[in-house]
Amino acid sequence: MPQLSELTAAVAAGKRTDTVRLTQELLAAGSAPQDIVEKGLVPGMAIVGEQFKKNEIFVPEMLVAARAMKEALKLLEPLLASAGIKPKYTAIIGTVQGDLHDIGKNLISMMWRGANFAVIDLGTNVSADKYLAAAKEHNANLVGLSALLTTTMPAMKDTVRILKAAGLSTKIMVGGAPITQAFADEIGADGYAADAGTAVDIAKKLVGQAA
Ligand code: B1M
Repeated sequence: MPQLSELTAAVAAGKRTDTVRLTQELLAAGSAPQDIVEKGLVPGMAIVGEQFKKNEIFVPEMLVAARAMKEALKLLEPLLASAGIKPKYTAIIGTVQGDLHDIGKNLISMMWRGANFAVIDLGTNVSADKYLAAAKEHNANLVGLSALLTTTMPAMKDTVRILKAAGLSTKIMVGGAPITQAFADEIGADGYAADAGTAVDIAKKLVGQAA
């Protein structure tokens, strides 16, 4: 039977075929699907996040690793669902109104999934009302707003204001190329991350999960 650490290494290296094969072998040998996710796949994506933060790898390597994890999750998700096992935390993510850039947002979404968050991706050009409706519908622990244009920073500010005014317990995290910690503080967001690796650490912190 393979070790979970072999699976972790395969994901971190973005080896899709090995990741799927090892997942199948672990399942066949009786490993619990939840252990495969939490002790095999998630630590692999954590390694990727750390390497990305340190500029040891770049967007393409990260995408390859995320795709390897996604393939393995396709095998595991039906088993987890039938056992009634769901991720503990739910996050909503989207790019703010007026903004169509989605590459960074998609990366954050993948990394959050890699950290075992349930992620509802609202896409791009998302109005404040849509974020609010989704946060209520899914009882979200976290809402993530991405903006790439200086001209859509006001939409981010409005969205934070509207979400805060609704009095939800949901935490709000912001990011994107023109966004800074100072801007996040100014608009009252609960967290800011400059990159996808840090976005996982901050998300865990905001929902109260030890990083
Ligand atoms: Co656009 N664009 N673009 N564009 N585009 C920029 C952003 C720009 C800086 C280019 C430039 O002029 N040098 C400029 C903005 C200038 C400004 O606002 N000051 C610009 C412009 C002007 C425009 C248009 C207005 C151009 C036009 O039509 N005249 C137009 C706007 C359309 C619209 O949105 N309404 C436009 C359109 C496009 C394309 C459609 C062609 C395409 C987008 C394709 C897509 O996303 N599907 C595009 C692209 C690709 C870019 C650049 C080249 C690359 C953006 C990108 O994907 N980066 C960009 C220039 C640049 O950044 N070098 C540019 C890679 C990605 C991984 O990084 O998104 O920053 P990024 O995400 C990072 C972090 O920011 C962070 O983590 C990610 C990973 O580390 N992060 C978060 C992101 N979201 C986060 C959320 C978090 C936390 C962290 O928490 C929730």
